[in-house]
Parts: sequence; C-alpha cells; structure tokens
Amino acid sequence: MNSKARDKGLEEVYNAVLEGDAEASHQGVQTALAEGRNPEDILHQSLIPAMKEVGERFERQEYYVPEMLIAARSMQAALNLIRPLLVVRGVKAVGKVALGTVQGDLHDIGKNLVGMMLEGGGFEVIDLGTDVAPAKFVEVAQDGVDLVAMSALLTTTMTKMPAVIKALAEAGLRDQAKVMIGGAPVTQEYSRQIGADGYAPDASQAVALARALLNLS
Ligand code: B1M
Repeated sequence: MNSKARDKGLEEVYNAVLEGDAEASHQGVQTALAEGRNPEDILHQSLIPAMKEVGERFERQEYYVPEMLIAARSMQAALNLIRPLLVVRGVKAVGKVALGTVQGDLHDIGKNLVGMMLEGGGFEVIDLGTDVAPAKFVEVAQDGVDLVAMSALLTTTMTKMPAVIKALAEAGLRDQAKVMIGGAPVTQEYSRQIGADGYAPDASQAVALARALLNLS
C-alpha cells in the first residue's frame, strides 16, 4: 500500500514503526483504536507495510541491524495493544498448537502474529519462542498437541524444518500431530518437498489452514 492510500493517523503509525519510535507507535495505535478503527486495518495498512519497508531499506543498505531491531521493538509495542483485541478468551480450545521459530532464527514478529490469530480462532497456543531446537518441538508434541507450527524468516534456517519433521516421525508422533509451516522464504512447494502438511503465506491464512488440517468445519 502506498502512502496515498493511508490516512494521516495510519501514516503516523507507519512512520513511527519505520523510525523505531516505540512510544509514538504505541500512542498512534492507541489513538487509532480510540477513533474506532479496526485493529486488522491498523495491522495491514500500517504495521506490516512498515516492516516491509524496513526490510527493503535493509536490502538497499540504508538500514542496518540496529535500525531493524528498533523498528521491530516499535512494532511489538504496537502489537501489544492490538493483541487483546485479536484474541478471544474463555472459550473451549478447538485444538492445541505448538508454535515456534526454528533453530538459529530469532525473528518472532510474524510468528507472534500467527499465534495471536490462532488464539483468536479458538486454538490453544503453546508458544515455544524463537531458536527452537527440533527436540523441543518433539518434547512439547509428546504432551499431546494437534498441530506443530513452524516459522522461519531466513533461507539459512528454513532448512531446519525437515529436521523437526524427521524428529517427530522418529518419536512416533507424525500421525498424531499435523505440521504447518510459514515465513517469508517458505513456499507451498517447499512444504510439499519436506513432507509438511501445509503452508500458509500469512497469519489469517494460517488460521484457515489449521482449521482445515484438523478437519474443523
Ligand atoms: Co532480519 N532479515 N535478520 N531481523 N529481518 C529479514 C528476514 C531479511 C529478509 C531482511 C532483508 O534482507 N531484506 C533478511 C533475510 C534474508 C534471507 O534469509 N534471504 C534478514 C537478515 C539477513 C537478518 C540477519 C542475518 C541480519 C544480520 O545479522 N546481518 C539477522 C539474523 C538473526 C537471526 O535470526 N539469527 C537478522 C536480524 C533481525 C532483527 C533481530 C534485527 C529483527 C527481528 C526482530 C524480531 O523479530 N523480534 C529483524 C527484522 C525486523 C527483519 C525484517 C526487516 C522484518 C521481519 C518482520 O518482522 N516482518 C525482515 C525483512 C522482511 O521481512 N521484509 C528481515 C513483519 C512480519 C509481520 O512478517 O515475519 O514475514 P513475517 O510474517 C508473516 C508471514 O511470513 C507469515 O505470517 C506473518 C504475518 O502475516 N508467517 C507465517 C510467518 N511465520 C509463519 C508461520 C506460519 C504461517 C505463516 O505457520 C506456522
């Protein structure tokens, strides 16, 4: 989305994330919500595009790791306000999901969004965090999860996904737990290649996929 399509309020949030100003992004989202804006619009029209632009600036060497990091912090500050609005509490879970970013990978914004949307969709989410070793996914799956959900943002770490699937199979858990994957470098074709049960390109479609994999109507 270009800046013309964003109005002033959302443009301020976009700029606050881009500039890594956590206080301003928090304040901007608070104002937008108070004005009655839909949290999903805030997410898709300002927060996610801002992180996309951060990545593009990194590629053009206009931003370096510290700028990416402070932008991520200001995105998290904004997400903390949106999270309770996306999550439905107090209803019986439709399924149990072990969610994590794979070993060697510290990116967690997309994974956190997927977790929020899954919770909003009625799933119980066990968030294993980032840099999750295959053995950790197995340990948690052994406690009885319906779905193992892996995120990877680096071409160098997506290669850890098949190791998790192999470890689940070796532990005899592959029939019990479905496996879904996602993250910017991951594709449907990669999912097929490594024997995952499905791939979702974004957080909303992750919920639809989780429901489909568990045969929920
Ligand atoms: Co990093 N980084 N980063 N980074 N970073 C990328 C990923 C990169 C594409 C930037 C670039 O070059 N344009 C590039 C990867 C290149 C590649 O592998 N081909 C990169 C690099 C190189 C690196 C380092 C190696 C840099 C360095 O140190 N030299 C380093 C690696 C550290 C490590 O992990 N070991 C690094 C570090 C960092 C920070 C720590 C500074 C920070 C992360 C902070 C954090 O997450 N807490 C960071 C950031 C912020 C980014 C970018 C700018 C933004 C990522 C993001 O949060 N996007 C990113 C560029 C980009 O993506 N455009 C970049 C917003 C988020 C909502 O989108 O995560 O894609 P995304 O999630 C989406 C979908 O992918 C999907 O749904 C989400 C919501 O719709 N999805 C799933 C994600 N997981 C899913 C799981 C599912 C289903 C859907 O099912 C289970």
